[in-house]
Amino acid sequence: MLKREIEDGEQSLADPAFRADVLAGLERRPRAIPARWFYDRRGSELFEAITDLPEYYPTRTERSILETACPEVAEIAGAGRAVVEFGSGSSTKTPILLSAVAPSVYVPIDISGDFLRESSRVLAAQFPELLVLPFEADFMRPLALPKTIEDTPKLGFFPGSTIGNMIPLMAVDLLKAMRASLGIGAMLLIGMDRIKDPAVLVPAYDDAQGVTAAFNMNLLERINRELDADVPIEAFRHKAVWNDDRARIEMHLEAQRDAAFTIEGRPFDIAAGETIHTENSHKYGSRDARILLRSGGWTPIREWTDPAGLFSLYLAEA
Ligand code: AVI
Repeated sequence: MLKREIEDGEQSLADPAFRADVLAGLERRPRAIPARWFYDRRGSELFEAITDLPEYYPTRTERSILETACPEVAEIAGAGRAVVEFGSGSSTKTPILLSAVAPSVYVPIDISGDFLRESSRVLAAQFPELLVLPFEADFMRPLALPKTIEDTPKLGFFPGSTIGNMIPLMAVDLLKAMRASLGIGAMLLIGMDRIKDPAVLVPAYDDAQGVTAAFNMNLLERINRELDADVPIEAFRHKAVWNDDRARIEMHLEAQRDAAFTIEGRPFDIAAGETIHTENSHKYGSRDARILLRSGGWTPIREWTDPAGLFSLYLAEA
């Protein structure tokens, strides 16, 4: 459909950054495409489905930790803070924090404006006393938050172990940017998935129903949908591996046979067994997490975990 529109002389609707990342990522060795491109509409729906899978423990585990931790967070952080959530998406965890902390202002930050406006509407209806100030921005860089909350101390919220999708160097840069954005006297509540038995980790990223496989494969489908491309989808399979050296789950798309295709007129040849690296999900033990936080300019002051020690929530101060 899209290709037809392009052939009919319409401008391409594809994001130029997507095109550039796909072409550069497939030309380099090892081949890799950044995980941020998973999240088109279909990818976001599949991710929501992942969070309900029996094998995918992080979402429900973090939610249960938040139920216990948030009243304590409210006590430590004190009254009168503005809550600033990074990458708010359609988070179901936010109401747990907002109910406990009862802030006067909530600033959800997300790069996707549509998603942001929708989830802001839902939250504003749920918390009628709360001033919701949605902020459409890329939070990887320091941000100038709304002037109205300039003098209000902030409580940053970054759940979901999304920090784990960055290599440690990037994670440290992000933590520094958050510190700069949140300003003097800020606190940060952040979720991180812990290192555990690969027999638990791998199925969480390669579930029996194949939802994570569909999430990974959707990237190839998106390339065919949005770019002028003919990637033979059936030639690839989803692969999730635990990289113990780097303490991370890696997702790849592995060619099952030699495959030749073109994207935007450029030819690609991928040999059987070669992979396209699509995601890293780093896991952090308690000490690793504390070192990471300190490297990013934050002093950890409290850690909560679940009884099985699957996931941790950290409260840190600037
Ligand atoms: C968004 N992020 C924290 C998820 C994770 O667990 O790394 C993304 C994901 N990829 C496959 N399953 C879930």
